[in-house]
Amino acid sequence: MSRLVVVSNRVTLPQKSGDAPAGGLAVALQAALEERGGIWMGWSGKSSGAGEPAPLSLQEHGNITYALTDLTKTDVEEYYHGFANRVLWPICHYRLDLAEYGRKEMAGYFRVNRFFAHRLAPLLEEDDIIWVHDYHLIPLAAELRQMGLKNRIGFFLHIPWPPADVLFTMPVHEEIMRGLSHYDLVGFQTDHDLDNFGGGLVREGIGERLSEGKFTSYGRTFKGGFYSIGIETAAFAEFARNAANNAIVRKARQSVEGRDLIIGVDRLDYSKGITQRIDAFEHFIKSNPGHHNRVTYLQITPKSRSEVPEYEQMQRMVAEQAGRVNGAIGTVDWVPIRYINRSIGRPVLAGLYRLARIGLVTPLRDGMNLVAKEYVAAQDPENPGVLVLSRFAGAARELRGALLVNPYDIEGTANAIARGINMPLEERKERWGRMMEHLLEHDVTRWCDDFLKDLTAA
Ligand code: GDG
Repeated sequence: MSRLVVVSNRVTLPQKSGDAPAGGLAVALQAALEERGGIWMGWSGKSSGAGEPAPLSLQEHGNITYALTDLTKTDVEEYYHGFANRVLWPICHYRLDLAEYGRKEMAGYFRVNRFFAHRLAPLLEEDDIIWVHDYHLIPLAAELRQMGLKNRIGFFLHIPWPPADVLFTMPVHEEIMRGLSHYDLVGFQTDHDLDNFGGGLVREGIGERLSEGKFTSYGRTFKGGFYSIGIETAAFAEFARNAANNAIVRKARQSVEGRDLIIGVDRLDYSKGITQRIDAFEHFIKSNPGHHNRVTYLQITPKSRSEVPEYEQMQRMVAEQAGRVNGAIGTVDWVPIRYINRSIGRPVLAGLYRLARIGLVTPLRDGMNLVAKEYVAAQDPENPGVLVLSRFAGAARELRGALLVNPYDIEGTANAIARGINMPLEERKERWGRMMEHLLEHDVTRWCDDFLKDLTAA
């Protein structure tokens, strides 16, 4: 079996005993690497300041070599905060209004990809299979090919791929599209993303969709497919079952005693629709006076990308909004919204999902959304809660037992919350059973295997 080489912006190092357990994606990639032997390369998250980064730091753990590189301060600014997070992220989430193009940032993005390629190439063997992850590293294959590498290289995009009219507002869309054509397999989260990709190629006359999942563009033929990422369903369910004994979860249970818990869990990001969700909750409370003092909405929102001004601004906005709603509808003995602006441990999270009668997952646009899947996996089969899910999350293509909503439609989302709270046990069980069956079959290991099987055959 060929070695596997995974390249991603950030690398998850193996857990030390006592560490919080890693998320499903890291576990699945580590398992695939362990089985085949290989390398996981990425940015260390550290800056070398103005000076040239030190040579790669190599750490061996079992069968896996973790290869980490620092980046200069300018690289972090231009590649990561700049082009990746202020151009590609908003564009791929259909937020043209938030994209900030700058030639300097674009150049930095391509420069860092070249730098990654030069650091990776000496570690590679002829028949290594290379799997590149996410929007930070789209040009990596082109850079490796430029250096003469013939290895099989696959790419998986964790975020959505927008339609042509959105994508093509980006000045360097040609280079990005050309970059993708240097892979042997390009994987998206859903059929919609794949269609957007193929549609863009054809419409702009830069490529064609061939039969059997193949595409041709810029003189290269490659495969494209969709591989909806899953979670470690069985392990997460077990985890949630055991979390009932966790001291923090017990306290949380006592504090919501007699009320239905609604839970939202998202990185603080404009794509997650948090402000619309708070509006919907407020609307639900105002239009359902019978539920006054009968529900608690817990929103867990760890900070992310605080260096980007839009994120800092959002942080203030959400906190103010939650405060305003609490002030307007709360009473001396009822705080309707509990807003936590930091990360909480994974075991506690699993226990809270299980306590919650409603999982409120309403992104405006999301590649997949693993929170939706974790919420389902964590439920008690005898008394499952209801998932209220945005139709614009990739997960909506699979989780048909959810109450699907349009997150821009505040009244519609409020109605779905009401329907979820009032849903009879039989219907809850039936909807949950369908979703859980799907998630058990399509877990993250299956996702990883499917992608690697197709990449090997590509
Ligand atoms: C990208 C794409 C795609 C969140 N808060 C806490 C916490 N989390 C964990 C969740 C979940 C993960 O973070 C978030 O995953 P999502 O999928 O919901 O969203 P993104 O971070 O935007 O991920 C997305 C994903 O990549 C995978 O391909 O699904 O569409 O945007 O696992 O549980 N974990 C802990 N404490 C928290 O406070 N421990």
